[in-house]
Amino acid sequence: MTDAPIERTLILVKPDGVRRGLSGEVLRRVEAKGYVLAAVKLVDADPAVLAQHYAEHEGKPFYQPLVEFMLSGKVLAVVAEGQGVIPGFRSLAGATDPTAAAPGTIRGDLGRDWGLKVQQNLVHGSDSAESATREIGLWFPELG
Ligand code: RTP
Ligand code: MG
Repeated sequence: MTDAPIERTLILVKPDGVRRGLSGEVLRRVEAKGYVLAAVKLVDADPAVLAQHYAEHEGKPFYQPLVEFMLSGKVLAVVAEGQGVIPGFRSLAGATDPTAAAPGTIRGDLGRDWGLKVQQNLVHGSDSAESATREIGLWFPELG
């Protein structure tokens, strides 16, 4: 019997999370759930990487403010692995809008409406296996 391939996801702690000192709390929750950290690095996002990362949102009203927000400070980029980690981390993160996100989730416990935009929702998590492969390649080309 062959083992299933290890499932990996891309997590980003966005500039609001890094600024507020919540990087460790996000990593703690990921590890406490039983996922394994495969790669972690603190970066200034590359505009070309961001353009590809958020290509699906190009042309939407929140696209440009989102890109500017992602360039406003350091981002912690993380590859986490484990069975079911892609939907599992989305579940840990909670709903996109921190005001709507359930208590117990990262966005529900730690995020709020800062009078700005939904964009300040602390974390990103890949939404499918295809997105995870694509996004890990974008943020961690050295792993390829
Ligand atoms: P993410 O990609 O960051 O994990 O979040 P998501 O799947 O829950 O949300 P998505 O629809 O992919 O949107 C990407 C990011 O864009 C910002 N956003 N702002 N109406 C708005 O102002 C708005 N909608 C989305 C958020 O930062 C969201 O995480
Ligand atoms: Mg998304």
